[in-house]
Amino acid sequence: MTDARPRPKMRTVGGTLEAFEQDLISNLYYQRGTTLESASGPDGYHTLAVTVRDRLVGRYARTAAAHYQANPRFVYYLSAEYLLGRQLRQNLLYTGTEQFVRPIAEDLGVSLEELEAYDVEPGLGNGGLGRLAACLLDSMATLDIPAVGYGIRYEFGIFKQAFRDGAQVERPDDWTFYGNPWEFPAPDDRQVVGFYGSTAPALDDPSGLRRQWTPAETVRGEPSHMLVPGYGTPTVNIIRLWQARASRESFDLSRFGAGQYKEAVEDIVQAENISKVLYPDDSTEQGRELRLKQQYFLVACSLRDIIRRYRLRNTGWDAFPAKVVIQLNDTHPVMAITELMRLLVDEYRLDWDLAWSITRRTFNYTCHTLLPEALETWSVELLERLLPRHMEIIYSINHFFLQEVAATYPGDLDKMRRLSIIQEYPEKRVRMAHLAVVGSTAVNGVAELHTRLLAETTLRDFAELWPQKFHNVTNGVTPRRFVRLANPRLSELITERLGDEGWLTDLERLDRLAGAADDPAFLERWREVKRLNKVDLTHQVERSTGVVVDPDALCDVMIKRFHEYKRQHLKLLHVITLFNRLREMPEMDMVPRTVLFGGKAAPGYHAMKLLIRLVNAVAETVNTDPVVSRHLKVVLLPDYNVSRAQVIIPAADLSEQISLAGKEASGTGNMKLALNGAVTIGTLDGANIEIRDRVGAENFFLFGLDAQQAVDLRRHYEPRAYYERDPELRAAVDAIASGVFAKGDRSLFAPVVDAMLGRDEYLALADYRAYVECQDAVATAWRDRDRWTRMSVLNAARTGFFSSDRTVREYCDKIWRVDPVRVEPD
Ligand code: Z15
Repeated sequence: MTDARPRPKMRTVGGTLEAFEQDLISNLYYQRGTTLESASGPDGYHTLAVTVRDRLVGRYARTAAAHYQANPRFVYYLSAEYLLGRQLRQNLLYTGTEQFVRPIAEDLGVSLEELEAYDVEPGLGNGGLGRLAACLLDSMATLDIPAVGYGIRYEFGIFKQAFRDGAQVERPDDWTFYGNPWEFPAPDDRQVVGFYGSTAPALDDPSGLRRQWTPAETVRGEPSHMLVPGYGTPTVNIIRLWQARASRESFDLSRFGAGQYKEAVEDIVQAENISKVLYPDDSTEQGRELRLKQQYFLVACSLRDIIRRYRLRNTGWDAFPAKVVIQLNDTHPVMAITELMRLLVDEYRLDWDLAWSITRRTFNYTCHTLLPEALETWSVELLERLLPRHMEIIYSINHFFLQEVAATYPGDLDKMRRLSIIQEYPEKRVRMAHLAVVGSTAVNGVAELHTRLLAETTLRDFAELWPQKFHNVTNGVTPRRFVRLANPRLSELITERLGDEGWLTDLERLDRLAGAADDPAFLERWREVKRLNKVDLTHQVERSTGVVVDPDALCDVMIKRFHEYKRQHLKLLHVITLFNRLREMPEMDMVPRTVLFGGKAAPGYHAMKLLIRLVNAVAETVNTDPVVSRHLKVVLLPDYNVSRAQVIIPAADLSEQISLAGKEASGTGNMKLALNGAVTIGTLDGANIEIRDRVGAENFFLFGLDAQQAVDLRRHYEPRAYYERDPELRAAVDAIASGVFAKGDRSLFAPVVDAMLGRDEYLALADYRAYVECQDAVATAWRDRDRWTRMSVLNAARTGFFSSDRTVREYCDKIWRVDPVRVEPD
């Protein structure tokens, strides 16, 4: 790093450029053990990462000190998944050091982009639920809320997706292979967790409610943490991730001595498998023993850590619920309720009623679904084996709960059966959502419709029993990552128009852009930003798929996990319809479109893996057709993840949110896309409804059945009738059946056709005609450039409500009742 050129003296919260440069050189030398002359790309990346990271450490230390001093109520967020996204750019932004890196990197002849290529995203989640957890942590830190996120440090995160002959192939995500500069191991805080074994009565307990568990197996949990900085504030919180390690006794010396090497390490392998890999199912459950072990491992380690932290400043148990609020992200960590009961009753010897009162006041539960297959249940047989004491505790909780029910509804056995934590038929299983509701103070859904449907259907009996327990907290997304970092061009334009960057922490200020929607010069600049973003995306599409797309075409995106209820197949029927129209009328004047899909299918979800093959097959056919490909391109971008989302979202013109009404709890991609000026085509589902209410019906393309109509139609539904009645639909389905997308092979995609004409579980055929007509209206609107841009601006201007800052404020007001703690500034 030479001083080749004079640079401006800059002093900001990030310190000075000179100090930053000094630290870089020193870290390169002492942390990486190398010099400027011989540094490799990874050396440069790691050095930059730790130099930026170190600027957050002082803030973290001051945050911890302020929290210690204030002894406030803490939010503990328990989640099996976190999708944090890449850290480098975020931390450059949050420390105010991005401005230093450019000139320094330039001097060294490297670009920030080159260095960023080494920044790996920790893929410790599947989809919306994991990304929501990351957005909420970002907002909690930004709002100075004392909070810790707890999760699992999976050695392998969500699989990497590639396509071979159009079919999804999965590769392991060895995300720490080159080391992870963002995390700090905290070996002193390790915990020990037990599994299996037996229980016996406690000697001095006449009630029989206190018992002693002797586990047959123990595993160590080793924590490391990553920093979670707030934006525009010195607060830095942490996320603590647990990794399973064999306890020291696991190594079998006698076997090793006898030459049985593999057997000697068997127990080690078994123990460390617990945090080996993320289960790649989003919204479906497999009921595997190892998965239950993961869940209990997370919960047991985290609760011990929470109690350790509580005891740093507090004594006795009375204040526990006043100092600790635990938010359960879906049912995955719900065993925490039974684990806290076990700790309080068996280990700390509180009596049952007091323990139960503390427990109920400590927990809250967020439900993220309405799909029956996503509601977790665990077989009693498995629980009795793996966690025998917890099963007993569940029986006791259920016993006392059902006494309460019986007192409220005397003689109503049916009600008891429906409310019970234990499902009896066809086999005995524990309903985790019921346990969550019974053991929590507050239960919330994630969008207005979702919360209403929860209370009317899935959790109806509970909502009737305890109406005051149920709340809605509509999801949100962080504008820092999904606008500022993902879309710097748009951010600059917004800041210029609004006068300052205040909108980044007060997103409803975007409404002041509404006036600009009538300013032709502003519309021109808005369009130009979108175009440049589309050029960037075009390059990425070409690099990863070889497909050349036109940045001036309407960019139509559907990015989300592949799932039947989300209806990627409905989108595909539309694409095939456009294909058929163009083949029939090659001269027709069709609006040029690029249809972009992104998303993974769970490896065991065969129907969706076949659909992925079909999307790729249709893409191949469309893109190589000399006539059709002039107007239409179809791309399934491989390995959709947070980093890819940050490139796609700023370039999108049209946001596809076409789930069957009543199935998508909220959706959060819908919010990210609208904030970046994409117009939504969607059903009245999840948060789409709230988006439409805000942007205005005239700036939203609505189609399809509503949730009630969908339920009604399902009762007497015949998909074939729709197929026979609608020639374009018939042509689209027939095209799939004919084998044109499979080199004449009629059998390959026959299961897709059979599913559509057989049961069509998610009513795609019923919504097809409305969808296609709505897409025709989209095309018409697109031709009027100013009309479209106006809609785009108004979508961004009116969706400030969907900031996760607002979501966190609502959690604070309605559920957590926590106050911010201010931290000494830099
Ligand atoms: C998941 O990503 C979601 C729900 C689940 O039950 C599971 Cl297991 C995973 C998603 C919802 O499908 C989506 O609608 C919602 O926006 C998101 O959680 C965050 O609440």
